[in-house]
Amino acid sequence: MKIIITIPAYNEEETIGKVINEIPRRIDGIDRIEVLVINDGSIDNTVEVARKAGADKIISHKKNLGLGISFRDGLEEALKMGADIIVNIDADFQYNAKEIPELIEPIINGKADMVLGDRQINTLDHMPIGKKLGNKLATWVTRQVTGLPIRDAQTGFRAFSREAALRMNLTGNYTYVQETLIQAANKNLTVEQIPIEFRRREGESRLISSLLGYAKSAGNTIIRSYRDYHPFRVFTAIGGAIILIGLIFGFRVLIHYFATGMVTPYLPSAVLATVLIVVGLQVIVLGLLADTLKTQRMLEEEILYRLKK
Ligand SMILES: Nc1nc2c(ncn2[C@@H]2O[C@H](COP(=O)(O)OP(=O)(O)O)[C@@H](O)[C@H]2O)c(=O)[nH]1
Ligand SMILES: [Mg+2]
Repeated sequence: MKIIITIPAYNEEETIGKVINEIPRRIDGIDRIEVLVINDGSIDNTVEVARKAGADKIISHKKNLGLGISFRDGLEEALKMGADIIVNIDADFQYNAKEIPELIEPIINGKADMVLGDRQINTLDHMPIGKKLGNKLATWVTRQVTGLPIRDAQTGFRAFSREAALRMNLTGNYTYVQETLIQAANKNLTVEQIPIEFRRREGESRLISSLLGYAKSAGNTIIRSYRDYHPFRVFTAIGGAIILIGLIFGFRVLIHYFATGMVTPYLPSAVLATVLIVVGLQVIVLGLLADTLKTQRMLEEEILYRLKK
């Protein structure tokens, strides 16, 4: 059994060495543990520090492409390296790598395909209140979208079975955290969660400069990914809402019509209602088309899975 530890890093020379040094190099039942660093165009000494600390492999982007892309490249490379289990840990020393054995245990025991390290946000004194609320909101949204009882969707400390990694087809550039969970839910993978330690960050967040910016980018990925897996639901909701507005306008015209036998002075409302209802119906028909695309996508994902396997 082989574990690959992936570490996405962007200008983390201060901490990446400590992270690598903390990784246990022997775990019961595991034959090989290798460290893979994904350097996302760092302009500091991240690469040299990681190499000195004992990283087995470092892949580098020529420029900064984003955490989502880096994570995706890491998964792909780890699969190529023959990983049976992939553990992701951040390069900022906020997670405790000594907890890796507990993190992978549910996968080794065959109980889970994916394990999340739950940072237990509520108990953290060092996380600012704004970030706590943002985390809770994003976790809540992810819970609604996945139907899974997730406690911390934004954690960067997580483990994937080879099977789970093969099933991921990620598209988000900015972050992977929610998208991996949405895909796990839709591919019926089993997600386990264990409580973990989460330290104070030394230095600034590389990922989140503003909570609003984060909400925009992460929200975008969540919405797109939900749409891709439940297109008919999304299109019927939009079409239904448009029809409903049309009916409200139309209702007023009808009442007047039955009372007086005339549409005037409500002709504009009558036209608007008709247009809205027709457009709403068209949106629902588009949903049928999108649903066909989803079937197509599922077939394509199956092909990709078999190709990667
Ligand atoms: N590859 C890559 N990694 C990034 C980028 N931004 C942040 N990271 C890494 O992603 C991890 C989490 O970022 P961090 O700044 O700690 O985010 P926070 O803990 O959510 O505030 C760290 O290992 C960072 O080095 C990026 O643009 N590209
Ligand atoms: Mg961090």
